[in-house]
Amino acid sequence: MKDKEMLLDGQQKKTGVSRRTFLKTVTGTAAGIGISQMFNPALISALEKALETHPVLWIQGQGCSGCSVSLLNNVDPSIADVLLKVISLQYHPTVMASEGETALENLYHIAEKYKGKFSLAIEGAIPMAANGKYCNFGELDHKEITMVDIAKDLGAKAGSVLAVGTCAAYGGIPAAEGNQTGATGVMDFFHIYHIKTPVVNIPGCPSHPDWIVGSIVHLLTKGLPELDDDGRPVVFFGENIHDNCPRVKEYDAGEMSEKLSDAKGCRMDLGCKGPDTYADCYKRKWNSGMNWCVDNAVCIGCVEPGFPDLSSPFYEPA
Ligand code: FSX
Ligand code: SF4
Ligand code: SF4
Repeated sequence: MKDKEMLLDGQQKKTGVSRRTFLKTVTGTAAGIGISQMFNPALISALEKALETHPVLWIQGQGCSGCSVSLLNNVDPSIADVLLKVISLQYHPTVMASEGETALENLYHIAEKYKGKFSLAIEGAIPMAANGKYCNFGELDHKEITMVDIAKDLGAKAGSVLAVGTCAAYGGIPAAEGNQTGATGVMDFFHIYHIKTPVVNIPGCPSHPDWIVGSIVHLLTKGLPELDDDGRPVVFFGENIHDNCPRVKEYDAGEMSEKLSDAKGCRMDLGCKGPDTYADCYKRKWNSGMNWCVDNAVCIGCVEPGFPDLSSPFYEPA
């Protein structure tokens, strides 16, 4: 653990991008300002250096791939730029060309070569029931490799782990009531197996592309970001949705929406969970800054531990 922290600290000293510039870059204070702002030359050159020694590997367990789709949906910069210049993902089941044993061998090879240095992004929960047989990751030498095997092995070898999406962070939908597969979030899984690798939770169902890319960039250029009690970067998850909602004035005045198609009014009576939710969606917005949940529906608290059970039923008041 100490070595890993030192490694990240060492990385931090090499970059030449101040914390202030970085935070200004990733925080974005108006709609539509997001990761495209990261494309300043100093940051790109810092990233290029960092990625030579600290590749990112992305594995998927029990999820819907929604977090990958969210990342791939990015318009500006294009996902090609994100993958090549910002993240340089060396393994990602959805976007890489190789498959089968070759891909798996390559994954183990990179993990061994960059042991203690690479970042492991985990998408989806880890199903622990039935010896992990609910999620078969692949096969090597005629031996089945489960998500449990891979998360244990690569999790312990990684320099840091990013739990991408609420399923990976806290169990999410697979761990909801009726959980038959023993679906478990990464931190709980690591606790069970005494794996000490630092974990950054990037929840959201799905997670916002800016949160994913921003957290990876922080890790690579500045080391571990400041985390809240639920293991999330404060820079993205430090603000309460309700306190900052554009409709909070209407809430204060008791002007409530009665139906989802109402253009105005607070959505609390329609089931909005904004008061219990911490994320910057109200200013970052979604779909490249087009809109966000409260514009068209309600906040269902998708970034919180206990989602979806604690937010259910979605369209009824808490
Ligand atoms: Fe879960 Fe994600 Fe929701 Fe889906 O990482 S966070 S179900 S959007 O894809 O797994
Ligand atoms: Fe709060 Fe939701 Fe109402 Fe916005 S719409 S003020 S987040 S309850
Ligand atoms: Fe999740 Fe709420 Fe943000 Fe929508 S507004 S993405 S439900 S945290």
